[in-house]
Amino acid sequence: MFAARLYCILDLGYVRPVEAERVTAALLAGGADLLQLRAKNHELSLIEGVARRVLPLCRAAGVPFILNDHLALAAALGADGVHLGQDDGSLATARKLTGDGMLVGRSTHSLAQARAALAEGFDYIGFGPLFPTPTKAGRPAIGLDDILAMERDVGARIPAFGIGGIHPGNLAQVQAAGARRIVMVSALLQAGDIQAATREVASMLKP
Ligand code: TZP
Ligand code: MG
Repeated sequence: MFAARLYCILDLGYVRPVEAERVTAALLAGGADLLQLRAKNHELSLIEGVARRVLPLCRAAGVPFILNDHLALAAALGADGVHLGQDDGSLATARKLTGDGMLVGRSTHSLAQARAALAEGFDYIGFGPLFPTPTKAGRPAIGLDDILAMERDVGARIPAFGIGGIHPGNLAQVQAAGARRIVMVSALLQAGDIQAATREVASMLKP
């Protein structure tokens, strides 16, 4: 099981494409363990261009580069992984394109979905949104109550990342509820000093 604690997302809802390399470099220097490119409502050609610019930065840092949603592009780019939502198809379908060498992650929104993702064979999961978040507007928060059971049943077997509305001010509460790994998006991307904010969060997560 890979040891990642802090999963960062370069979300083009918050970052202009021209800023992609600068922001990625800051996240990596701050201690991101995984980096995902997430781009809702953007042209595939733009996503490919950004991916081709940030992938070498991740490689140089030894940090896996994960592409959200776009399975065929992820495989064509030689990304380290792809992230799939509940409506993005089965793992078996994804594996036809990724082979066994790429990480395939799944978004989950309940304990039942987390258990199902483990049973299906996903490499890691996201679990949330724990709190309401503008990054995924309209998706109801699931709260913290199921984190312990999820960590016991799923997180003990594959990396499981709490996600959604987590920021430096509530991270201790999320950890107290049982989470060991998290994704943080807007709180880092909107920080005045992204590298310093990432470093602070990473230092709270690492043993
Ligand atoms: N999936 C569940 S919540 C979420 C995603 C992509 C958004 C997390 O972003 P933030 O800004 O850290 O709440
Ligand atoms: Mg998706």
